[in-house]
Amino acid sequence: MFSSPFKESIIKRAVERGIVKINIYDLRDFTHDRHKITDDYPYGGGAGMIMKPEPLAEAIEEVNRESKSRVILMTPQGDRLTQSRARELSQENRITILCGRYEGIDERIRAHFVDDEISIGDYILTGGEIPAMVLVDAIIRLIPDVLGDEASVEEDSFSNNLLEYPQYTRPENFRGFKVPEILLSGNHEKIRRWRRRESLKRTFDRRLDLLDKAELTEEDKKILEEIRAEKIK
Ligand code: 9D3
Repeated sequence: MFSSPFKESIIKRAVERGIVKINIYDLRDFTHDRHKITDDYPYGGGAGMIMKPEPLAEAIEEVNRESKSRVILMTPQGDRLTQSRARELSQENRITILCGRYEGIDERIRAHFVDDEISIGDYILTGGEIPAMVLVDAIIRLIPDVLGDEASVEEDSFSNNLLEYPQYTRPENFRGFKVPEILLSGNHEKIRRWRRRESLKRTFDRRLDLLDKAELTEEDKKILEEIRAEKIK
């Protein structure tokens, strides 16, 4: 399940260049019974199965035998993953990510072996594996030298809390839908202002929550007043 997403170009290149190393472990390798059982019934009854503590503890201990690393549990009950959390985790030398199947893991693992609990959003998935891949992807692209210059990290949405402006490429006329005239003008100052306005307009229309967090210049505030005025009339 993990191998093909990590063979995707950017992550693959980072691994090949030795900037990152990804190790994948199978919990069943940390069981001692013939059937390699990793789950059991919940004490107190109820539906679903719980991941047994021993294989999780032994896996964490084995993986962190030579040097400790932050242990992150992917769980619907975790802190919501944000760009700033990804940025913070990208500073760590090494992290261990646990992803659960079944209804959850034994509480004693969460309490005594886990440092951080992370969710990728308020919707229910079938397991923590895809969230773990999302986290890995979000972190790896922030590690210095992983991205080329072509995709500047600093200019990203969520770094500045504004949504991106609309982008166009050739042809100039696609099925009668034209590229905005200003982008063909060659007037770089006008283009810069148009893009800023479009970013602000989009964020105002779609993500007022982000706009509250954005650092706005006096020019931005003036543009936003104009956008508000246009909406009212
Ligand atoms: C019956 C209660 N369910 C919790 C809402 C149990 C449950 C459902 C699905 C427990 C785990 C899962 C699998 N999901 C994850 O492990 C998971 C997840 C997710 O489902 N959404 C967003 N982020 C994450 S991080 C791990």
